[in-house]
This record gives sequence, structure tokens and C-alpha cells, in this order.
Amino acid sequence: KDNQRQGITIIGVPMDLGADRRGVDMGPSAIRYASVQEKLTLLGFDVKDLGNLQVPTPESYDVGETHLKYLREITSVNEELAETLDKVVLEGCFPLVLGGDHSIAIGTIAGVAKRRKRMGLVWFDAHGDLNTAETSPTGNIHGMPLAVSLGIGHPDLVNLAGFTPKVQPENIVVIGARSLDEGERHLIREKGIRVFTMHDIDRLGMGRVIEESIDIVSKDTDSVHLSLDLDGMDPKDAPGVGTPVPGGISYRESHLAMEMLSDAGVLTSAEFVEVNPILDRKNCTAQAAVALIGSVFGEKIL
Ligand code: HAR
Ligand code: MN
Ligand code: MN
Ligand code: MN
Repeated sequence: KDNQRQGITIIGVPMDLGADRRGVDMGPSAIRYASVQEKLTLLGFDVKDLGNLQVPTPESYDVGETHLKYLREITSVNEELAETLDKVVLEGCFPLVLGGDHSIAIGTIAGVAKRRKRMGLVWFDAHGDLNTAETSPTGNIHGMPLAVSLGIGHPDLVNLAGFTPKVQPENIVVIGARSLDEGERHLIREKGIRVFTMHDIDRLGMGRVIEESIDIVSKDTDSVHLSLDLDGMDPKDAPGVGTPVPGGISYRESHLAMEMLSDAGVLTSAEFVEVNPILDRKNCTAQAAVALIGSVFGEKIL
């Protein structure tokens, strides 16, 4: 029956205030152009696209403090994103957020965590995104959202949606890390966050990494969010990102990860970020994102 199909609600956030490179604001458009809605409809879901949130243009605003660039504007977009997602969760739909730079995870996670007692979090990324204004080498907020979600960082970001922290360190896994700043390494050790670096993926294989990850994010939790930064993939397979780092997760490994998460049936929300069509080759990074989204929602080879 049509009205019994699981609903997915797509929200685009054309945010580029959290990163130095323009172009990532076109990510939601590129992912839609790669037929995300068609793919999910074919898989049998009831898909609704809310369109894009309004995001200010950097040229018409002051950057503000250089160690927290565009703090005010990023905070207000994330407030709106969190409110929108809270409604989607209340409606019983699966929120699928399309970025935009990774600073939007602050609002996504605030929104999906609001009604939950304890959330698990899968952070797929070349980077830790565990910086604060004090430790960031760039002042770009897209390098800070995981720290913010743990309650560490500027109060305006940390207290977004009126509660903090959004997640506990023991319910987080980071997958694909290969570029960490000194302050991030320190925080990982201090909080005991489980980080599967590229070294770990090489040694254990992605299959084992995901088995362990599923245990960590689903133990004593009532929901699991997937925050997938396309730069977690190898730049050979996903060149359209602002901060590529060589030696990443392969096309197949990333699919295996999504397929296993899908089979485990644990995910309750997801976001795909950092797609930059200006730096891409024939939209292949957006196409990779859509292929991964297919796997998240149960697409099978056979
Ligand atoms: N760690 C660096 C910083 O804080 C780079 C962060 C980078 N880029 C991202 N986030 N795409 O995952 O500036
Ligand atoms: Mn990131
Ligand atoms: Mn990254
Ligand atoms: Mn970037």
C-alpha cells in the first residue's frame, strides 16, 4: 500500500560559509542532478524533497572573527536546519540531508538528536572535524562539527537547539581518518573516541571495521545518524571535494560499508556533504554519493 511505504524527506543545504573554497554550495543541486529522488523512488520509498534552505552569500556578509569564520550566519542556518529536521523526525520520515560543507552537521545532528535519549553516530571522513577555534589551523567551521556535537566549542554552536551535548563519545565511530590536526589527536585520546584510520581499514578490512562500528553505534542507543563526507573516499573515485587527501576509502569499500549498515537496519538519518561540482569530473562525485545513498537504502547487486 502506498501510504505504508517508508518516507524519506530530502533537505538541501547549499552552505559554503564553513569552508574556504566556493563551489560546495552547488552540492545539493549536483546530487539531485545525479537522480537521487528517482533512485529512492525506484527502491520503493515515498520521497519528499523540501528543496534548499536559504544560505547567505559570503560576499555580502562580514567574515567576522577569523578563527570562527561566519559564525553568526552558520549558526542561524543550522538553527533553521535543526528545526526543520525535528519536524521530519516527528512526522516519522527518514531525514536525508544534502550538503553543502560539513558545518551543516551541527544543525543536522542537533535536529535528529532532539527527541532521542541517546544517539549513535557514524562519521565517515578523511578528517576528524574535531577542531575548536583554539586548535583549528584555518578557522573554518567545517573542521569543527564533531567537536561541537560533543559539546566542545563556541557556546552559540554547542548550545544550538537548546541542549548539549548531542552525542556521547562512546557512541561515535570515525571511519577513514588520514588527516588529523594535533588538537584533534589530543581530543580523540582524551575522549576515547573510536577512530578507524586508513591504517586500521588496511589491516582489518572494511568488513570488520563496519561490524565493530555497528556494535559501537547501536549499543544502548535509540537512533543512529550517518554523516558522510565525500572526502572520506579516495580522491581518485571522488575528486569533487574541497579538501582531498590521498590514500582514502575505495569505491567498493565505501559501498560495502553502506551495504552492511543497511543490512544491520540501524540507521535513522543520514547526510552527504562536501560535494563540490566545480572541482569534479563530469559530476562523478555526486554520482558516487547517489550510488552510496542507494546502498544505504537497500539497493543490492543481486
Ligand atoms: N582539519 C582542517 C581544518 O580544521 C581541515 C578540515 C577540513 N575539511 C573538511 N572537513 N572537509 O572534513 O581546517
Ligand atoms: Mn568533514
Ligand atoms: Mn573531510
Ligand atoms: Mn571542504
